[in-house]
Amino acid sequence: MITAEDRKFFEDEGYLLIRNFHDYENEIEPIQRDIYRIIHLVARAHGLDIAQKPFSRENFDSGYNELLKADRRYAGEVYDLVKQIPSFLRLISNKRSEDLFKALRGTDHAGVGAASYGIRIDNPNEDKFRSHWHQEFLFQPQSIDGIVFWTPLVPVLANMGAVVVLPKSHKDSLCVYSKGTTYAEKQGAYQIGIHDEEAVVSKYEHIAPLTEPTDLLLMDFLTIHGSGENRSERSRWSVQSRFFNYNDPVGMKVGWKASITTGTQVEALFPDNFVQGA
Ligand SMILES: O=C(O)CCC(=O)C(=O)O
Repeated sequence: MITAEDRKFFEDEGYLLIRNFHDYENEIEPIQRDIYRIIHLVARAHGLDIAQKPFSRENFDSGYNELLKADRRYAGEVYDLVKQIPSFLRLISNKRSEDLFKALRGTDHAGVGAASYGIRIDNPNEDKFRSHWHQEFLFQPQSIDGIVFWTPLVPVLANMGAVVVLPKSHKDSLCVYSKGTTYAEKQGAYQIGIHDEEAVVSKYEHIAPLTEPTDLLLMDFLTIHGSGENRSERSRWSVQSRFFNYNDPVGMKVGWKASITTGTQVEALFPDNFVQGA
């Protein structure tokens, strides 16, 4: 399932890119086909006459841009609907992924955090919804040794804002966070950012691997990462899910909490890693 070398790389670097982990025809294309149909249905529901090209792997999101232009909320509906696609739910909880997680963490008991999964649609130049620098564990406190599983549904080119990963940052444990400073204009838990963010992220190398549908990017729950900037003409569609280890003592201590949605929850759960903003 995984070589000792890969496992060591993951442990040392805090991330691992596995090329061609998923099968395009059986695992990726069924998701794309349902996305294509959902775009059509959302347009129909709003009485929009959009010109969708015939389905192909390359243009499974045909018509989405028209929806986005017509009304941002229609694109939001697509975003909410696509995470209910059965083949997407099969992909994120497939046995090979579960076994991979168990092998990497040396555990026999894996979970998928409630509300820890979805399909991101990073639209060109929509910086407001970019995911800023963070470690997953702060927002998904299910186990400190959890792993993010990330797979694109489109080929990610350099100008599409690939996820930026800070190798080895997981070695420095959970950062100190503050609320209402750099990200004061954001909502709920998104107002929380790494305290003294610039100084912290500048300590590490930044890498942004370019990936293809079927590739799998794994990130340790303590690895600092964030969205790049999509300056292309195409939305960057990607699948995220997160596995956690039920046996982890830290997860047990914090009660394997579901996704955190407010700053107050973070403050209550991690008082030693939280300082008040200015
Ligand atoms: O896809 C992205 O831009 C960011 C993904 C991310 O931060 C995550 O899945 O935790």
